[in-house]
Amino acid sequence: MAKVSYIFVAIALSFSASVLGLTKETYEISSNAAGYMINGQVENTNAGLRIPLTLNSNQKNAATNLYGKTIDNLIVNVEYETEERLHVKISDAQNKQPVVPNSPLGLIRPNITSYAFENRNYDFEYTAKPFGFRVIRNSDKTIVFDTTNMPLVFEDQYLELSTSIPKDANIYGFGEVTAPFKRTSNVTTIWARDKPDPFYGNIYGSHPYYSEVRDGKSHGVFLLSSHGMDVITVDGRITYKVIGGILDFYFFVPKSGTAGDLSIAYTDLIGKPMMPAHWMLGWHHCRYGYHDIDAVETVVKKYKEANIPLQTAWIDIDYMDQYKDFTSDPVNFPINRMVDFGKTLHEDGQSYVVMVDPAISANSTYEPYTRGVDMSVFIKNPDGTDYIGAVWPGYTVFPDWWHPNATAYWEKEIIDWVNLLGVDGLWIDMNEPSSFCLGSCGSGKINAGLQSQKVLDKEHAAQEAALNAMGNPKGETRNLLYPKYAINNGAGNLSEHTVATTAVHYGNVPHYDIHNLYGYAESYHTRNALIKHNDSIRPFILTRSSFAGSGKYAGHWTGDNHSLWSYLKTSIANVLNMQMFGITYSGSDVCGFLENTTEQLCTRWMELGSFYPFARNHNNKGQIDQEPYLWKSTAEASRIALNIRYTLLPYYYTLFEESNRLGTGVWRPLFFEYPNYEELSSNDVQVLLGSDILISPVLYENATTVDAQFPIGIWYDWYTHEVTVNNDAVTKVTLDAPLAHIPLHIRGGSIIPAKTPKYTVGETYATDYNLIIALDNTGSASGRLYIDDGESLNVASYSDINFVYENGQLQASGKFGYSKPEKLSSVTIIGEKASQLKTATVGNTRAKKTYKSKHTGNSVVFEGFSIDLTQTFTIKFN
Ligand SMILES: *[C@@H]1O[C@H](CO)[C@@H](O)[C@H](O)[C@H]1NC(C)=O
Ligand SMILES: *[C@@H]1O[C@H](CO)[C@@H](O)[C@H](O)[C@H]1NC(C)=O
Ligand SMILES: *[C@@H]1O[C@H](CO)[C@@H](O)[C@H](O)[C@H]1NC(C)=O
Ligand SMILES: *[C@@H]1O[C@H](CO)[C@@H](O)[C@H](O)[C@H]1NC(C)=O
Ligand SMILES: *[C@@H]1O[C@H](CO)[C@@H](O)[C@H](O)[C@H]1NC(C)=O
Ligand SMILES: *[C@@H]1O[C@H](CO)[C@@H](O)[C@H](O)[C@H]1NC(C)=O
Ligand SMILES: *[C@@H]1O[C@H](CO)[C@@H](O)[C@H](O)[C@H]1NC(C)=O
Ligand SMILES: *[C@@H]1O[C@H](CO)[C@@H](O)[C@H](O)[C@H]1NC(C)=O
Ligand SMILES: CC(=O)N[C@H]1CO[C@H](CO)[C@@H](O)[C@@H]1O
Repeated sequence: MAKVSYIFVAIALSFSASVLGLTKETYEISSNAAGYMINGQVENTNAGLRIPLTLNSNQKNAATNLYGKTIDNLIVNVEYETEERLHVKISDAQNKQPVVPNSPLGLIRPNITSYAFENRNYDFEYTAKPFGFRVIRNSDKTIVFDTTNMPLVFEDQYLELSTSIPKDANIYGFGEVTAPFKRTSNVTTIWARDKPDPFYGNIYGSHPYYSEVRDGKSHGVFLLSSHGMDVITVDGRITYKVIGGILDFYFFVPKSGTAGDLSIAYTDLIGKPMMPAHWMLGWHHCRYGYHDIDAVETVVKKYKEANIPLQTAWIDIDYMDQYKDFTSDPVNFPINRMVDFGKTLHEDGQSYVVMVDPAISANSTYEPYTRGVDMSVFIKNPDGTDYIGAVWPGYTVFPDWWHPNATAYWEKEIIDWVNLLGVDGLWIDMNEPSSFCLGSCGSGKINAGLQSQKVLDKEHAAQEAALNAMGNPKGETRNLLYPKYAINNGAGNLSEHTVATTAVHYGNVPHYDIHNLYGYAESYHTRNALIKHNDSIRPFILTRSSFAGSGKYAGHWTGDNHSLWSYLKTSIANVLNMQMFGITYSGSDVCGFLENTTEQLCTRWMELGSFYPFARNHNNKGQIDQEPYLWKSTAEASRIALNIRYTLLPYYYTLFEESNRLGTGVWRPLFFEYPNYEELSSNDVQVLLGSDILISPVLYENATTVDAQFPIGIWYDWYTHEVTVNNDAVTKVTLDAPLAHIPLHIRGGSIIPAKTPKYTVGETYATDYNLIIALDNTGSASGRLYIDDGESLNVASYSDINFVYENGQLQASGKFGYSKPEKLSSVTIIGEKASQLKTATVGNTRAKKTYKSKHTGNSVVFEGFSIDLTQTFTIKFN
């Protein structure tokens, strides 16, 4: 969704704010702070340790009350939660500081019945005066986190803690941010904000998580906090500056030290990524600015004529009646046409998604509003009246996801709408939450209808005065609007362009304390509503705002990016970050959202975007058209790349199943898979799909070659099956990449399950399976295939098949539980030795049959099998 109308204002604001906010002090630590010391007995508890602290105020020149009220007495609870996860919670002794609420967070704080007193892969050490601590990885005694000799500040509205890190440390994470994957000297501000992807600025999501790769081993650190913060990463140090709450840290120190096991450990805490249905892995198309339903139908038709696979047609807010949720424009998107469109899509095996925003038009004849008022379910002003901001439909109220009526309210609205329209999923936008004015600018203005941004902007001074006059929620003494430590919020003051920090959620909780959770909570409620609507299929939700753990409810697109080469490039880092944050179903707007694309940019973006875990072309209103069939080169590149994606659907699906079960990434940085090769540490221009497919896209205008890095081993060209490299060190190769070509390589040693690509995902899945076996230097390979019905929320039967190829023999074993007949019809073997193979013999004891091969240079194809994937089997190749 666009913010076209207010972009100019927002840019001006973010400029002045960064001048105001990012001072030299931002980067520095509070060296003069008093700090804390142990005061009394350190106790052994059933979980670990309990360490009482008191302010270390008797030293010379000890500063207190730096940006708030210093809290004198703290408790450090050290809990050995698992052998690989340590919980260190530093809280005020009186438990007055607001903490991340459990509801509706799901399972983020798991109940632990027995703690890991033995076999821990970490040690916790502390110093008494001043208090500081270290987390040490046991396997190699590496100090992974070290706050000693760094100030600890604990005030009601300012918490500061730093860790030493090595020089030029390999730090990844903190976000959501548009920046290079490896984080260098910078400030990452975490405060959910509706803003089209400025480099280094705070944007939609909140993920106070990072991982570090040191000496080939990964560890991770998560600060469970919903408060605004600046995270400063400078050479040798990371510093957290948080404007409220407590310091609730989790450390993840996997024994293996692999990035994969780190992902597992992190998502054990925050929750595993959702499992997409088959259809969700197809190609999606959307645009803000399709004038009417005819325009959308035409797009679907033209995709088909161009033979570019389209699985899902989306409709942006264009369809709504005056931008009101759960309505359709009676003239341009009449409801019967909207319904018929969905029916036709379904008849053609295609899928249908529309947008829903959280903000509800404040209109007294609009039922979603009146029903919500009756249920008292909207966020309130400090005086108890409804808080009214402004979004697309004009003045709007905002559902309070923490209200006990929120579930019933949202369920009814969502279920009625989804039932009526017959959509397959929902796209939830503007949930930072975004608001186009400051404060409760619509108080007293119900039924005022659409407002232009110009009018809202003109009233800014009055809005500010009204907000200031409104004051604090009852009993609140903090400075919620203008905390003394001003994080580097790109929008300026905290309440700009969102719900005011003094607005009140159920239980008298100010928005200040849970702002960063709003999109997460909406995802939670929307998912539950969709499951209530149909509890037999996997719900589809794409959310813009996210928090740690959102991946269990929704996928994510990286927001309103630009049709610029720099954004094509950075989309890789954006998606890799989301993989690390446990939101594996993610991707960027292909061909770019804001600004006009060009044929060449769109062609290159379709090539890369065809391989995003979530793959969708999306454009803004007012930009030139960018449907992939519009240009010859773009259409050709799209057909080629999407055919490969659809060929790889079983491979994607198997990766997603692993991600859903374990938490591993679908897209992976090269360095995470090959962490002993430091020269890969900054590579965010290539990506591994799983472990086995290396994607090396063109990211620069007019380039027709790619300077690619290849990890160790044999890598085969996807298209020719030739060996591109066979090395025992990282090798640089310049690859040819003419306009419609994206270089792809298969890792020697892998077995990749595949299908024959058809127009829709369903048709593709109806074809037999094929295997691509790419041999390593010993002539071996292995791989995995996961099969279920592709849509059930609770999977009744599945197969999980392991393939091993050794000494000329393919062995399939594992679990064969999926009841529907699935067949394997061809096997391609790639490798020097493969070309000598002539026959294939199937079976162990009986029903032997021999197949003739088809040679293609460095590979051989055996076709015509009809092997049931319902039991173990072997194929012997000679
Ligand atoms: C954890 O335990 C508490 C108290 O026993 C209980 O109320 C809560 O429901 C449990 N949570 C989970 C996720 O099991
Ligand atoms: C972040 O790093 C980039 C690249 O070094 C630099 O251009 C930018 O100014 C930095 N931003 C901040 C806020 O330090
Ligand atoms: C929930 O909604 C009902 C009306 O359906 C209302 O009577 C009740 O007060 C609401 N609950 C709260 C906590 O506001
Ligand atoms: C209020 O909603 C009704 C029904 O959806 C609509 O007809 C009317 O135009 C809206 N009024 C304003 C001022 O937006
Ligand atoms: C922030 O709010 C203060 C107090 O209302 C105001 O003086 C200041 O101009 C605002 N800053 C920005 C960048 O809007
Ligand atoms: C739920 O989805 C399944 C599979 O698409 C469908 O057969 C069933 O009718 C749906 N149930 C409802 C209540 O919509
Ligand atoms: C995009 O193209 C349209 C149509 O040619 C033009 O009116 C508009 O100014 C262009 N926008 C930008 C940002 O260049
Ligand atoms: C790409 O080529 C076009 C046409 O020759 C030229 O106008 C443009 O400046 C080139 N872009 C770059 C980044 O070199
Ligand atoms: C690299 C780039 O073009 N960044 C731009 C992204 O968009 C913001 C506005 O939203 C600009 O300020 C940045 O310059």
